[in-house]
Amino acid sequence: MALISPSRRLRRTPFSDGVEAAGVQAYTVYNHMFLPTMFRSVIEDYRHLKEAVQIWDVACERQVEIRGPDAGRLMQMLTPRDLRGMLPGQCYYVPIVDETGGMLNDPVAVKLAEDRWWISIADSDLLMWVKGIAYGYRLDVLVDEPDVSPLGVQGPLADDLMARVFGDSVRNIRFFRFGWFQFQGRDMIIARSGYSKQGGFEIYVEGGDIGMPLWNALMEAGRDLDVRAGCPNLIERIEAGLLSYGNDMTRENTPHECGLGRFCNTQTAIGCIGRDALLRVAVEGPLRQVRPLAIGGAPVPACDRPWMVTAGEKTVGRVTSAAHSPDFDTNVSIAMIRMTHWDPGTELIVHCPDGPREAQVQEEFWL
Ligand code: THG
Repeated sequence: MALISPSRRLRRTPFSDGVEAAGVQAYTVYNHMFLPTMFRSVIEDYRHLKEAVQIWDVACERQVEIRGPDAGRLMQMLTPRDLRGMLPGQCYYVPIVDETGGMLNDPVAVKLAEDRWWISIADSDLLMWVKGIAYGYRLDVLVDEPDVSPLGVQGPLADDLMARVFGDSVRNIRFFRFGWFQFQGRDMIIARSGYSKQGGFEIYVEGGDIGMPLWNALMEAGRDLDVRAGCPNLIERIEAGLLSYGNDMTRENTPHECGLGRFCNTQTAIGCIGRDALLRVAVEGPLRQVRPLAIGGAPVPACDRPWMVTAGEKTVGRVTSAAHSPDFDTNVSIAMIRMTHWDPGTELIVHCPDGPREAQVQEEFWL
């Protein structure tokens, strides 16, 4: 493949120097920013993620900051998840939908204070939607992209590594909670969260200048833990059923189709955009939904366009993410499957680029 030309539109991150020094081999582009996808090989990275600890440059998880007296009201307009019980210090995974109930993004909301929130976004230009809503409704808020870059620390040894740099109290952070910690005199938010099921943290690094000092300190402190640079791993995230916006869902999908109905409280999320549309969906139920699909045969190639799923003569869905799993000795995938064929055990045909293969709907994701 040809190279990608660097330019100002394709943003580097505060950690890019560290990522390059670690020998990154492939990137994708996410929120107009570099996101590493491979260091040694996807399989080696996968094995190491499950056994040790990795530092992830996930600065591309950009923050949309909402500040001001109407911040809470605006947040509740943006998501069908009921935010009334959410306290400062908590993170929520929140579907964001448009007026038709179509998915615009699936970020993590971070509540810093009643009047200050971050939305840690997936790959779509959510800032413009949020600014448009704030302006259109004349809300008393400021909406901006702050100089905040998440750094992931993921893997079974993440607690040990983080304790060495931030002190033992990081061990007490609960899942999807955050606390304030100091590094070289700078305040940082540290949450127990991240785009893997191996456990770990996300450090919201405020100020690009402190990025490389922190990166280097973590690498230094974890030498004997075999800490390495890593990145969200395709195989592991499919095994875990972690969805990728733009791949596994788009504006064409409702949260219910994405299996995110459990994060919607459409009845009680008063004032949320798309409420009427979602109330209809919630009553009728979705006609298609995300399912784990095991695909037979040799390791599949990259799924860079949807693969049709058929049963007999009928098209009944499409595969949107797929990879070969060494641990489960099968091709794991995420598919959107019609109701008539989504029951566990259903045998289907997936039309991969190299031909048709047998596949089976799974009871649940692998991790
Ligand atoms: N962390 C942060 N920001 C992010 C991501 C992240 N922004 C982009 C992208 N990832 C958003 N998408 C997701 C998808 C899944 C999860 C988080 C963000 C996730 N899901 C868990 C699950 O489904 O099991 C837990 C959800 C819950 O119980 O609340 O973690 O990774 N900062």
